[in-house]
Amino acid sequence: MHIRVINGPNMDLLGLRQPELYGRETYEDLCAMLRAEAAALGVQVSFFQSNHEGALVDAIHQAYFDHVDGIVINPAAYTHTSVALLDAVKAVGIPTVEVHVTDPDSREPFRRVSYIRAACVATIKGRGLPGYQEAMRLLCGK
Ligand code: DHK
Repeated sequence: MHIRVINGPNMDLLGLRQPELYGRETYEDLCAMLRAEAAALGVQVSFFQSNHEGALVDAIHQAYFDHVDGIVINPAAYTHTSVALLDAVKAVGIPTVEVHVTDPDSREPFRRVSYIRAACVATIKGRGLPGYQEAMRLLCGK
């Protein structure tokens, strides 16, 4: 089983961006944590991060061509704006879990809309970085 973890804009600045909301751990810390989780689950994991919507669409397509079995995606701000990401997940038909570090529903009203949610098997929000581990376990049926 191969899981791809895709992160959207500003997630490369984890640790620096609003640490009171997103914590002090970096994007590299997140990847290390998820590599360890993958080893414990006995699955392969790979990562992609971009600040560009089209690059994220391409990454979802690439997951199909790479025979990825499950996607964990935090589209970050594009959650609330991107029909293109919703369509990409629908197009590839790969089981996908939406993750948010914070709980967008308890923040500004404009964060309450998630376009991608309609194409996802589950949403995990407000659990901090461990939410990504939870998403991986869910995709593995554990
Ligand atoms: C990350 C972002 O960058 C925001 O734009 C979302 C999400 C919330 C998160 O909680 O991981 O609104």
